[in-house]
Amino acid sequence: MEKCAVAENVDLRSDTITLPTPEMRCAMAEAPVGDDVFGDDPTVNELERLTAEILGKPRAVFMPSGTMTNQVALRCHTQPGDEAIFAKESHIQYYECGGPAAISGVMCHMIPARRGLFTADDLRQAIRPADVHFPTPRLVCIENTHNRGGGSVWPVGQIAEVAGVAREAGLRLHMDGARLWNAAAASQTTEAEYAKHFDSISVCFSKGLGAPVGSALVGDEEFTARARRFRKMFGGGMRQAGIIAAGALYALRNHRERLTDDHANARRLAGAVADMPGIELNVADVETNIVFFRVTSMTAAALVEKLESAGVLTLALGPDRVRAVTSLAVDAAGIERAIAAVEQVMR
Ligand code: TLP
Repeated sequence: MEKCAVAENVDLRSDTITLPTPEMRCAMAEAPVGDDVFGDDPTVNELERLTAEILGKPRAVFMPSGTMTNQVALRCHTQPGDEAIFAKESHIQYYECGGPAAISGVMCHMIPARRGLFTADDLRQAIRPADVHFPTPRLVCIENTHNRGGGSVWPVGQIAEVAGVAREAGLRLHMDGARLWNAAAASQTTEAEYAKHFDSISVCFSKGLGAPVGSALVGDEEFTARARRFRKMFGGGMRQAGIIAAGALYALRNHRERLTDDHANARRLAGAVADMPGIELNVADVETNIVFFRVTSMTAAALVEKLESAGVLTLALGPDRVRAVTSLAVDAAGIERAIAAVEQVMR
């Protein structure tokens, strides 16, 4: 059989690119299934039960994507004309096609942040008083880890302080925890310790955990019942979804502990490229599986193209910013190949 050229690349574009392992495929093939819109799919039900248990919340709702879980959460929490507060460059506002405006009629109030994190005081400054001129502040969203912040991890104490200010002002709290698993692994904080400060949490199975499809929205009985209706309205009510839920369930049971390998690979990559000419990177900023660096000697797009010719795939996520993400698709040898390629291009 002809060899696939793509398989030989070191793919650092995202942790969404992982392929299901043979064991995961086996679990998917053998999964008991039913019609999930009727609540009849035992594999989806087990995935929702285990996810809720890990996050210490009453219920979880399985959905096709992280974008859908976030947008359903916003729709559940808000009314048109309300305001949701985020760190600037948060995924919900930056990468979800204007969903908050289009689907929920929500104003996004972006507050300045450092690597995607803000403080209780930043939030206090951002909350405007009740006034006929202003949108109604309703929701605070925290992204943990923060993608464009460089995979930064929120300290749980800082979340508690931010949540305190939000609660005082009567605001609700949502966490985009697409990579909450990475945050928990890196900070040795349980997912439930993070989750207890939030009304809703979105988690993804198809990023670092390596499942092919799926996310879950987690919260209390009333919230998730509402979320289930919006999931149906948005076209996310799936039938024999146990086939894909089985991949997510396998990932949840077997791939959380290995996330620290991805973090070590990211640190190794960051440590090696930080000293190269034409690259700016603070190694201490690399806390999880995302490495962002600034390129000063050419455009980010030019570097990405040169790296691609050398068999290393990355993304230009700004005129001078390159992102490399580690995952179970890239082992330590792949990281060494990536380092050699960056070295060859930059020197
Ligand atoms: N992030 C993707 C791209 O959309 C940028 C990536 O390659 O990192 N929340 C966060 C924090 C995310 O990083 C992503 C995906 C999502 C939500 C959306 O998940 P999906 O792709 O399942 O809709």
